[in-house]
This record gives sequence, C-alpha cells and structure tokens, in this order.
Amino acid sequence: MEKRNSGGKLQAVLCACALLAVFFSFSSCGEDSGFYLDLERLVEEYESSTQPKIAYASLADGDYEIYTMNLDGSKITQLTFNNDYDSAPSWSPDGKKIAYYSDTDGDSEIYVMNSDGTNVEKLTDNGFFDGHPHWSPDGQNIAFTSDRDKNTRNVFIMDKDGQNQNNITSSTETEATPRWSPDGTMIVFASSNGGNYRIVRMNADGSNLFDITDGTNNDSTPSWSVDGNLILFTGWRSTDYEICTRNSTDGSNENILTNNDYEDGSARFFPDGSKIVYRSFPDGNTDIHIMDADGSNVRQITKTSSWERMPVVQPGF
Ligand SMILES: [Ca+2]
Ligand SMILES: [Ca+2]
Ligand SMILES: [Ca+2]
Ligand SMILES: [Ca+2]
Repeated sequence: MEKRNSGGKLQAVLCACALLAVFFSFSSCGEDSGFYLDLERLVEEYESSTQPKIAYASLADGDYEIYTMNLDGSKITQLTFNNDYDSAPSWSPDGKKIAYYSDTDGDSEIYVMNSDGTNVEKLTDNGFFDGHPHWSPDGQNIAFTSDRDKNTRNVFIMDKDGQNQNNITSSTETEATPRWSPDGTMIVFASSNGGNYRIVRMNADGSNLFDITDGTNNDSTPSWSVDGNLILFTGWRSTDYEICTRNSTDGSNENILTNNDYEDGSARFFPDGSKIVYRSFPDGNTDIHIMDADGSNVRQITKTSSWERMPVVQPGF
C-alpha cells in the first residue's frame, strides 16, 4: 500500500541534505549548527511517518483524552484537550482520520478528527448516549451504539458524514462495541439482557443474530482477526479477565491467549494480523501491551501511573 506522505517527507530530507552540503561548501560550522538540528528533526519526522501509530485513550491529564504514539511507546501525542471524557478511538481504513466519542457537549456524541487532532467534526447531536464508533472496511459507514431509542443501547449505522443514522438491532438488550468484519458483511458486538455480556455476531443489516458466547461468563469488546476467521474478545475466565479467541463461524474452539492474575482487555489485532495490542493491569493501573498473535512475547508499551485503554493500531501501512 502507498506510504502516505513518505514521498514528501523524503524530499524534505533530501532537500535538507542538499542545504547542509551547500552550507559546508561556503562556511565552517560546528556540530551544534541549527542545520544539524533541522536535519535530525526532518529525519525523525520521516521515520515517524513511515510507521503506524497506536491510537488510545489515557487519563494522564485527569480526564480521558485521545492520544497517539509509535508502536514502541515513543512520540506520545495528545489529540484532544478538554475536561470531559474522550475515548474509543477508531481509525478510518486509510489511517487518515480517527472517530471517537466525547461527552464534551453534556452527553456523549461521535466525533471524527484528522489523525493529528485537527478538523474535528461532530457526527451525532442529541441528548442521548452515542459511543463506541467503528469504521466500516470500505470507509463509507460508521457503526456505533446509542440509547436514543427505548432507553437501551442498540447498534446503529450511519454514513461517514453522520447522515442516515439507523438503529440496526432495535432490541431491548444493552449492546456495546460493534465491530465490522474485514469483508464488511457482518458486525460483532457485546450484548446483555440484564446479566453478563455475551458476544453476538450478526449480518451488517441486523439479520441472522448468532451467539458466539453464551453469557455464562462476562464477555466483551469483540473484534475480528484479519482473515475474518476468529473473534477476539475479553472474557472472565476463572479468577479475572483474559484475552480469548473463538471461531467466528460457530463460536467453537476457545483459545485463551493471556494467563495472569490481572485484568486484560480491549484487544485488537494489528492490521497485518501479526500481533495483538491490548490493555493490561500489571501494576495498579492499566497500560498498553503488545503480544504476538498466539499470546507469546508480551511487551509492556506504556509504563505510566495513569490509565491507558482501548488501543488500536493505525491501518494503511
Ligand atoms: Ca478529555
Ligand atoms: Ca448524544
Ligand atoms: Ca488476566
Ligand atoms: Ca498506566
């Protein structure tokens, strides 16, 4: 896939090199030259533009905000700035925009902004909860949850510009975190009829509901593997929450990827399927972690005293 902006950044780096060469030709300069600093910054920007970022929510400034950072935890960038709750970032399929929800107008609404936090657009505007946005794979629609009908949270779909907001499930259950399948034909979400949440899969038009888990335990935040064959989700297993997978066709073959005494959750596959980003709770607060797709090779990415959650890796690389 095309590496966005990389051509322009590479040209900028080459231009800086040329300027440096000209500078050396006509003068002597020390190693503290501004040219060195500019070149260093341009190279850093170029390298940063050629690797995906993790978008996530953090409580670092006292209320939740949306942030991005490199996969190794470097270059943390704050994108929202307010005293309200901002969470659940979702990348557009081209990696250029981030949908999220915020209660900055008094109740929760869905917003979309550029990946650098600029050009914020409000897509929903009503007195009810609207949250958990997720872009469709073709980039044309956003699934989300809202409690504007029947006082229970249902799965809705709208156009990417906020037009045509339709209740897809229209059920009396409480539904959360809808996520499109990679081919766009199905949506998986968490649902509760008053007790534990279970994982439910349906066609994208709301038909053909099928329970992936039965709600014996509390299961939440489902998403799909890149090939569409697995549902990745959080489940209460024995003494605490773990990251699990099941076959997306029939809910069979549960595989528990984490095995520890603290709460793991909000897991998402990388866009290339090689790894999983999630949040865990090893030292009294949550931090972003990455593990291989089989649960091995766990790495802690953030190591803050605040709370980090709902990480997702930028597509388009
Ligand atoms: Ca905030
Ligand atoms: Ca609202
Ligand atoms: Ca655990
Ligand atoms: Ca933390």
